[in-house]
Amino acid sequence: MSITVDSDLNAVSLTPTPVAPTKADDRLPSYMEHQVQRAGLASIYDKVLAGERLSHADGVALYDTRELNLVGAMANIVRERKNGDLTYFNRNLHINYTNICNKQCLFCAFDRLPGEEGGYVMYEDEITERFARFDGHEIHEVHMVAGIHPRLPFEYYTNLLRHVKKIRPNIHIKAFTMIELAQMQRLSKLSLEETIYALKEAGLDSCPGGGCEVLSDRVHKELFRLKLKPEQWLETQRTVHKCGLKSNATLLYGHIETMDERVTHFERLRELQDETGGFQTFIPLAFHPDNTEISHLPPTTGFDDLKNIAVGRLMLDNFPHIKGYWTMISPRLAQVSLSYGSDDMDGTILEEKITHEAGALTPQEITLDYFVHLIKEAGRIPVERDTIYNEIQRF
Ligand code: V47
Repeated sequence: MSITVDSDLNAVSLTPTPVAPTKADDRLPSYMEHQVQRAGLASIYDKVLAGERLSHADGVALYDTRELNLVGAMANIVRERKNGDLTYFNRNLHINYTNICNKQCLFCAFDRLPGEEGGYVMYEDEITERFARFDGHEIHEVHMVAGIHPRLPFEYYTNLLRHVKKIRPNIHIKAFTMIELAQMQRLSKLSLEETIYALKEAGLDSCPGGGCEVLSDRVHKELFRLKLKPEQWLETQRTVHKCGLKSNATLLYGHIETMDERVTHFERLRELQDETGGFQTFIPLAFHPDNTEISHLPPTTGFDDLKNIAVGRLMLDNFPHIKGYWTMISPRLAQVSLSYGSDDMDGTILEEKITHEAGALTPQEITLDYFVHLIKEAGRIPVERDTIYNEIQRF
């Protein structure tokens, strides 16, 4: 359903949400079709037009080509078929409840070892205070992720969920990456299913996509060897979906991974999605090197940021949504990415720590009016959504 609003933003009527419009003919203009031919991308273009699945070799070819605009234009075909001009965002708040972590991932600037200066844990008072700062703000989602603190008991997590729901009973709690769930399972001494059901009962509504980094044994060994292995990450996601929770998936790109590994990552996500249908959105995460153990690496480029969104859109044919995450790639590039395959700009995000500790210069928050401006200027239709893509209002 969509809520029509008058000029004072009062809801005045409810209308059914139309299915995303599809175009009768979504071929590229003929001059671009010539360019596609010349660039050696014709067989991929034919598959895109026919709605056929792209192969591993296709994915690698899309990364190999310098023809960013052609890859983006093909991704835009898929974006418009799936979502028309609709472009989603939500009003959300990030809470990183602890930065204490024993996993020592080389790409992370946010973590502190147990006992290290600067470590913190947020208990009920800090959570209450955090929300109090946003009294009067409409917030539909809280995104809670954190480090793996070795000494917090299972009750800490269930209390955290209950406390958030006590403060904001209607908020959607999107929380806990797969490694956090694995840690909670160890603590709870229950099966993973039982642990997830206990968390659901305490208020967990869905899971975010962070923490899978790159689904590659090589990269796992080099950068995040103490976290879940790719197979274990996928198995945990499978269980999350089996327990009836939706989730997202990410790819941390722009460090030591190869293009081949990126494509394999997409294939593994796509395979799991065929099986469960539980993923909603893919979010490419641009590596930020400052204050990390691999700070000698350069930050990502606009070219690669857009390329990843476009290749993600083309390879993940069974994912409903692709996010241009403005906190990592800037609101300006996230706006441009709306023509390169993305249909979602994430949320207003009142304070983010993980990327900002690693050098992000983006703001901590953007307003609803600015979202609407960015999206409309790009020729799309702004839609405020809840976490599971129910429409709240359309502008
Ligand atoms: O889990 C850590 C990654 C993630 C760095 O699901 C880094 O809707 C870049 O997952 N440079 C957190 N990335 C962000 C995240 C996310 C964000 C927005 C929406 C959703 C969603 C998920 O960021 C971490 C990790 O994978 N990360 N360090 C870094 N230096």
